[in-house]
Amino acid sequence: MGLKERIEDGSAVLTVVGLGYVGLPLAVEMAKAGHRVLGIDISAEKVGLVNEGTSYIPDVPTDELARLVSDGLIEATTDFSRVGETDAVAICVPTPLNETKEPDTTFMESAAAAIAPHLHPQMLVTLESTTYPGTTEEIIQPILESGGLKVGTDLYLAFSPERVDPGNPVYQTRNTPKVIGGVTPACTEHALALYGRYIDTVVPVSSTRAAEMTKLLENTFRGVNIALMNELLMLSERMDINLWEVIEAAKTKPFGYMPFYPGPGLGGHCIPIDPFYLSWKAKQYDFRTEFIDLSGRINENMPYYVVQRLMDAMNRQRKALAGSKVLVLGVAYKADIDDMRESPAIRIVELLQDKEAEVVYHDPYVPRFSVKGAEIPKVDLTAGTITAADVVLIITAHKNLDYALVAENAALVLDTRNAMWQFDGPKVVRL
Ligand code: SAJ
Repeated sequence: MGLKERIEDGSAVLTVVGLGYVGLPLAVEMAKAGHRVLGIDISAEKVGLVNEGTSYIPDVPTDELARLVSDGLIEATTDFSRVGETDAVAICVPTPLNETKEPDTTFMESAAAAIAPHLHPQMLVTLESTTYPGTTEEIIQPILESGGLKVGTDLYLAFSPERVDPGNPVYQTRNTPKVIGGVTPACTEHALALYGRYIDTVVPVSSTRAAEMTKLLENTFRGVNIALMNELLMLSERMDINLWEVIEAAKTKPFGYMPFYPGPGLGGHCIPIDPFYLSWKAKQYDFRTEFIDLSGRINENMPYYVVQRLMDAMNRQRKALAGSKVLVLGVAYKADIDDMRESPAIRIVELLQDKEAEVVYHDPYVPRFSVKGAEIPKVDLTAGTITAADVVLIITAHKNLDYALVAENAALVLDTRNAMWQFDGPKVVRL
């Protein structure tokens, strides 16, 4: 029976390489559609947790994972050779930047190299990791074909960008439309058939490069627009205009406008990183992506701007930052989640410590937090800890924080998220 038939009758056995915030939810959706799924990860700890039915991804309920594992639909292993037992592989590994802000494709390359020797004819491989246009065909395809199989006849290869928004209460893996572009029409067809088994909406595009570019467009759009808000924030402050109020007013326009907000900088595994995958590749075409480069400079400057505004606010109270106690409120990279990756709080605390401030933090989602290898003391949010601080610096506006308590007890607040919009007064300074 051919691959297409095995996909359509649910007998196709599927592999997910990389059991992180993308791969584990994907494996669960595949299994919920009735497919047996083999999860492969280099982390024996993750493999162990999956095999005991314990989820370490907030978007994957442990009881759901445990049921699928006990039903024999999900199994995890560190043994890449076992991919040969399966019919299709989704590669969901990280695509970070290196120290010089260039794409680090080593995770994708090593995943492809690890499965290549074990691929057999009539398998489908899809790459989900966010990357620059050309990666699938220039890097992954040669590795997969190194064993003699040919993409388009023996093997099917496609790119389908992950669109996971950690903690999103509305959109999860199943109900987020999935863009799919294959190396050949047959590759696209097989990928559409497979993803269509467990994702509500599949969106074919003409090539892997179009699919790769789709994801970068989505996130570059966000990064550039956030940078625009950050630039307008700095201008508005000089013009004594409350940009937060202006954004709320602009939002009343029912068409042709989409709100973004200024902030202390960009965190996360996508927005601060993805645009630089595109600007890096553009250079090979003698093209300078000026919008992206400028937006990067503006966004990267925001932690420095926050510290400058903090010193200005303290100066108005005749206080020096050096020797003062700063209570940092919210350190995760965005509200209501526990993820610290690339959080602007890291850079901001580094800068505060460089200026000899004493920093403590409170974040209900983040149990511990280190900067340059040193743990930052965590405090509860109480009248005592607030009054003990010379200033409260709100970096991440978790909904469950008690902003009224802060307003009652803080000597000074610098609010980088307009979280305290209800509490006007000289003590509350908005970024
Ligand atoms: N941020 C701002 N101002 C904004 C929006 C975000 O400063 O107006 C900051 C956040 O605080 C955070 C960073 O930017 O530090 C990124 O925030 P994000 O809302 O873009 O959240 P992410 O990084 O989780 O982005 C994910 C992305 N999902 C995928 O890449 C699959 C992105 O495409 C989603 O649009 C985004 O979630 C979302 O909409 O929540």
